[in-house]
Amino acid sequence: RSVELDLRVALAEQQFALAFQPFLDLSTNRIAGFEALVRWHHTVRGVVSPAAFVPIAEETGMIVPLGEWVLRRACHEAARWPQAVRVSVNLSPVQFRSGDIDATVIAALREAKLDPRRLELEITEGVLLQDNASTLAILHRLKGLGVRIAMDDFGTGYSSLGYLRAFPFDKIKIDRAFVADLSVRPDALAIVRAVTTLADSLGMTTTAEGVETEEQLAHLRDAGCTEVQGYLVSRPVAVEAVAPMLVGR
Ligand code: G
Ligand code: G
Ligand code: MN
Ligand code: NA
Repeated sequence: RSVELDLRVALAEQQFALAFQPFLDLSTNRIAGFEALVRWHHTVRGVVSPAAFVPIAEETGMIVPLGEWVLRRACHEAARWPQAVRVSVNLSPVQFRSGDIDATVIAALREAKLDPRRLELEITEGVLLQDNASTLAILHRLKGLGVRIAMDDFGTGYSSLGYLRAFPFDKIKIDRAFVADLSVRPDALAIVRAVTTLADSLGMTTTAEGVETEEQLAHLRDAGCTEVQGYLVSRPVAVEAVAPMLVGR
């Protein structure tokens, strides 16, 4: 059986689930939101990482219905959380090429009755590589609704600085490769400082990804990073674990 068919069946049979990983705001020490991360609970293979199936879902176009499912689920869950924190959803470049991603986002928000300001969309440079005019128009339309737009995995692609100028992102996510190197390579610290300074002057916030140690956290605080995300704060958790993390904080 083809993986495409497998994905199709998985979507129909509700084998997908969302995990949620918090962002910690360094100025308040409170959880500022959660990133929704899709998981495939395969009947035979167990939990399959998106790293293994998102590329195939992109090649086959299955990422369009799957991505729509993720958006709807994420908005639906967030609307029920005991605090009005943000929910971040990863969007694939393929979802932009499908043409009606903005309508899909608007429908998901409306259906969940979620304040658009609580939704953040994480996009990679790949989104801006394609047909700029229409992509930028879509991003501006979404931003006009109050939806936040974040640049994911910043620093891993090329021409990153040009992309920052092409669109007014609300936030830059500093790729975990730089965070991992913080304790071992002085140049990683220099890069993180440069990115936070740049973001600051462009009116954008920063989230450092993949923070695993107190030492990395100390460097990031010192560099003026807005938020951190990573195993040090919390691994991605099941949906039931979100509300308890928000209660009493
Ligand atoms: O959660 P995990 O580390 O397994 O994620 C691996 C990769 O899959 C990350 O790059 C992440 O951005 C991506 N990913 C996770 N969930 C989604 C999703 O819902 N849509 C898309 N397009 N990518 C996702
Ligand atoms: O590309 P994106 O940033 O969306 O990827 C998110 C992925 O990063 C998730 O699959 C998650 O499992 C993984 N991740 C989250 N925190 C950490 C961390 O502290 N260390 C490492 N190595 N991976 C992490
Ligand atoms: Mn992401
Ligand atoms: Na990322």
